[in-house]
Amino acid sequence: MSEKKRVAIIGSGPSGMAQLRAFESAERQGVDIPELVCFEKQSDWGGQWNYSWRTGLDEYGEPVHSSMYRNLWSNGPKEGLEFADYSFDEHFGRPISSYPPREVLWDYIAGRLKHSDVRKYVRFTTVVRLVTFDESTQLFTVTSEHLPSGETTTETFDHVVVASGHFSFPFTPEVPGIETFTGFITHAHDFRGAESLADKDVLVVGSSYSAEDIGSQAYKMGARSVTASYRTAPMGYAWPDGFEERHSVERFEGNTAFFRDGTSKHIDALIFCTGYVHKYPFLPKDLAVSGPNTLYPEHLYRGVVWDGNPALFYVGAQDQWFTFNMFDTQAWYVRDLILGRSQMPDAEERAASMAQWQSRYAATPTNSADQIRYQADYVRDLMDATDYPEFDIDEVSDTFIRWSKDKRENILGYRDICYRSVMTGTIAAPHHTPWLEELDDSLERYLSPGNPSREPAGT
Ligand code: FAD
Ligand code: NA7
Repeated sequence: MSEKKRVAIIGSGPSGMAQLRAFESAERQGVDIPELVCFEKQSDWGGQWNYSWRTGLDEYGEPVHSSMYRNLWSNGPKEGLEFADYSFDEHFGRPISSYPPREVLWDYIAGRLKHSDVRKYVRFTTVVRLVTFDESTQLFTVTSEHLPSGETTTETFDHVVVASGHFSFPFTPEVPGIETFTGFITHAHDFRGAESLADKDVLVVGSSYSAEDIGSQAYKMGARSVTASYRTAPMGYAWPDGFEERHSVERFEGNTAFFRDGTSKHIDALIFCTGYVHKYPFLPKDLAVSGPNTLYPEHLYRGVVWDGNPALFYVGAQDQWFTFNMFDTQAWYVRDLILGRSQMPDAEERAASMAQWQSRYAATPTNSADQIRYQADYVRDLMDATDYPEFDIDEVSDTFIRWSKDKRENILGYRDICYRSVMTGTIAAPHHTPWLEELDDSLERYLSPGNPSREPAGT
C-alpha cells in the first residue's frame, strides 16, 4: 500500500467493535491495515449495552443513545450470540447461565477487546455531524464534534462504515385523546426501570420484544395489572393472572383507555413499545438507509454495501435474530472488501443478488423458525466469504427455534433454561436465582455463589 487508506467507523457499539476486531485479526496475520478512526459519541464503548440513567438529552445536549434499562437481561440465549473467536467460557472462566443481565453481556463484549490495542482507534465523546462524498476525489468528508470542547474537525476518508445502530430514535404514534391522559407516559427508549410501576395499572402498546419484556418487568416488579395492546396480532403467550392482551388502543378519555374490542380500562402508566426508525442525522438522504425494521433493508448489497456508493458500508442495519456473531461476519466481509481481499461485484451483479435475497425474504413465512433460518443463511453466506471462524450455524438456528418454543411454554420462566454452546459444547450453568425472583441485576450479584444447589432447567 503506497499511501494508507483511511477508514471512518461511526459508532463503537457491538457492530463498530466487530469492525475494529476484524481489522485487528487481519493485522495479526501480518496484513497492512488502513488507518482507522472510530467515532463514538458516548464516553465508553458497548453501544446499547453501555447503560445510561439519562433520558432525552445527555450532558452535552445530544440525544441519549441507549434504550436499555436497569433490569434488562438478554432476551435471547447467549448461545445464539456468542463470538466464534471468543467464547463465554474464555471470558468468565466457567459456565454461566444462558440469559445474563445487561452488565454481564457488556463485560463480555468489552472483554474480547481488552487484550488488543484497538481502543486507541476510538475517539470517545466525539459525535459525527456530517458525512459527504466528493465525486471528483472519490473521498468522504467527515465532520465531527468533540463534545466536551465543542471543537469540530473535518477530515477525509476513503471509506465510511456506519455502525451507529437503529434502535435509538423512537417511533411514537398519535392516539386520539392522549393529551387528556394525566398518568405517566414514555417510550421504551426512555424506559429505565419498572420499580415505579408497582401497584400501577400499566399499558404497553405494541406486541414485539419491548412490549413483551417491559410488560414482564412491570409484572415482576408488582404492577397491579399489565395490558399489552397489539396492532396486528397478539403475542399470544400464556400470561399470568393480571397480564392480558387487548386489540389496539383507539382513544383515551382522561386515564381511561378504549380498545378496538369495545372494552375500556383505567391506566396509570403508558409505555409505547412501538419500535424505532432508521435515522442517520449525519448522512445526506442519498446515503441513508430508510424504511422499516427488516431482515433485508433495501439498497444494501449483502446487507452491508450501500448500493448507491459501494465505498460506504453499514454493519448491523438489519432486524436481528442473530446479533454479535452476525455483526462479526458482516465486519469481516466489509474488511475484506476494503482490503481488496474480496472483489466488489459490479452494479449489475449486486442488483441481482439483492433482488434474489429480497424476493426470498418476501416469500419467507413470518413464523419465527423460517425467519431465523433466513437470517442464518444470510450469516452463512458472509461466513463462507471470509475467514471468520466457522461455527455450526444450523445448531445456532435450532437453539433460537428452541428458545421461541420455550418462551411459548413459559414466558416468565424461559430465562431459567440452559442451552449448549455451539462454540465450546459447554452446557450453561443455571443462575443461582430464578429470573422472576432475582431483583439484583448487577455483575457482582450474578457472579456471586448465590444458591449453587439449583438444578439446571432444560438443556
Ligand atoms: P448500538 O449498540 O446501538 O451502538 C451504536 C453506537 O454508535 C453507540 O455507541 C452510539 O453512541 C454510536 N453513535 C450513534 N450515532 C453516532 C454519531 N453520530 N457519532 C458517533 N457515534 C455515534 N441484542 C441481543 O443480542 N440480545 C438482547 O437481549 C438484546 N436486547 C436489546 C434490548 C434493547 C432495549 C435494544 C434497543 C436492543 C437490544 N438488542 C439485543 C439488540 C442490539 O441492537 C444489539 O445487541 C447491538 O447493541 C447492536 O449493536 P450496534 O453496534 O449495531 O448498535
Ligand atoms: P419492534 O420489534 O420493531 O416492534 C415494534 C412494535 O410496535 C410491533 O409490535 C408493532 O406492531 C408495534 N407498532 C408499531 N407502530 C404501531 C402503531 N402505530 N400502533 C400500535 N403498535 C405499533 O421494536 P421493539 O422495540 O419491540 O424491539 C426493537 C429492539 O429492541 C429489538 O432488537 C429488541 O431486542 C429490543 P406490528 O406488529 O407491526 O403491528
